[in-house]
Amino acid sequence: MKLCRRTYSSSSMKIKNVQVGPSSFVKVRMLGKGDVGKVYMVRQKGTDKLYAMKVLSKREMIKRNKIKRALAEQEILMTSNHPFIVTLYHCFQSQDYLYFVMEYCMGGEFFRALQLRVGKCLDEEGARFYAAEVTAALEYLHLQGHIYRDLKPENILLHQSGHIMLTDFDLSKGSSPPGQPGVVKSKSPNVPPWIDTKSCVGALRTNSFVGTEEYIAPEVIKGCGHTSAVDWWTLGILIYEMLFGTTPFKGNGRNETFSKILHTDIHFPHQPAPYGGNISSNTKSLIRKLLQKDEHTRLGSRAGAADVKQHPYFKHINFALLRNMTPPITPAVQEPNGIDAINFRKLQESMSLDLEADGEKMLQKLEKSNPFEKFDSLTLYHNGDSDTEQDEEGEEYEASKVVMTA
Ligand code: ISQ
Repeated sequence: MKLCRRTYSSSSMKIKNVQVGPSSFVKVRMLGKGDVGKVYMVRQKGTDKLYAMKVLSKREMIKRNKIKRALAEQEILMTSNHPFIVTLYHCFQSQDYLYFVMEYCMGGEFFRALQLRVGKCLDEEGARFYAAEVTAALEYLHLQGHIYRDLKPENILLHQSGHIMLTDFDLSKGSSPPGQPGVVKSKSPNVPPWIDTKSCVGALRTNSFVGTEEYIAPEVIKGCGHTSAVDWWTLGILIYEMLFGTTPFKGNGRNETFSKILHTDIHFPHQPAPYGGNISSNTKSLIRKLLQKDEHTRLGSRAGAADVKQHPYFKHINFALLRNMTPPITPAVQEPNGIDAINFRKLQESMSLDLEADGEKMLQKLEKSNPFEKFDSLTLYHNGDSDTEQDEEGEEYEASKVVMTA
């Protein structure tokens, strides 16, 4: 199969019916684990191509009321076409699982790469580079009507080139079952989408669904609805953490952290950052403006990403040329074929997933009341990609639809 690189200019997307299933891939190792699924490094059979395959358990999703989130994640991944957002190549389902086959980011978690730095931080130029790439990705998501909500170093992956890739969109666009937040997509291009979090507070108290507590914006804690401005808050926390190796409102425990987020002013450490000298006034100014507790006065709340990009902090950044810049961290090239997976947690595989066996079940009919019927089984490609694909023998073939739902 020939998969071409995306470009900024190819914004539209074509969708082909799915050409692969679980048995088209061989599991290489586990990369990550969540409450409803796992992410594996897989290799497509008959090729040396590596992918990240996210496998979500339908049973767990039903139990934990996470079906709409999975569908929302699929929608975001399917409609996104951006160099800093992980590419979804295929998605399909079997009787028991949903599958997302995504670009494998060989550089691993940005979080891990950060941990390995002196003082767990970057110099100003390094932080600015990643801040710029994240800003570009957030701008794209907001223009698409999505709020990311879960920006943190763990959700930023490093592509082999060293450029970032945002992943994990299951919080990005809430649905609105009772007691959970819902994104309201604005009909006007000037009004950002907002999420009704009024009913979030209970969930937040029991066990948060709104991401890492040190990154949570004040309006999310208050549970009075929030807009895309939450993403500019989290960008402020991220820049601070990249520079100082810690987050600004970290407390002893969740309550203290929340209290600091709500009431304590931002403070910059007196000692110089490990990477030489004091942090510039432009940098502090940007962080202060992003970490405005009132979302209405926060940078980005008026004109979105344009506000942020125009701040003097980014004066020397050419956003259109970010992809041509040399990233500050270049992931070590791994042999053979990148399967060693640096910067990923060491995970013990507890229950092995039998892709082969699951593939056999794939065409079995699902029950009539299938809550996953809206999960499309597709192979995606983008304008500018090759229209036809080639099998290993070099023969061209047309995609044929595999029907997997009842
Ligand atoms: C891509 N590469 C490595 C890990 C991943 C985890 C989740 C989504 C995509 C990924």
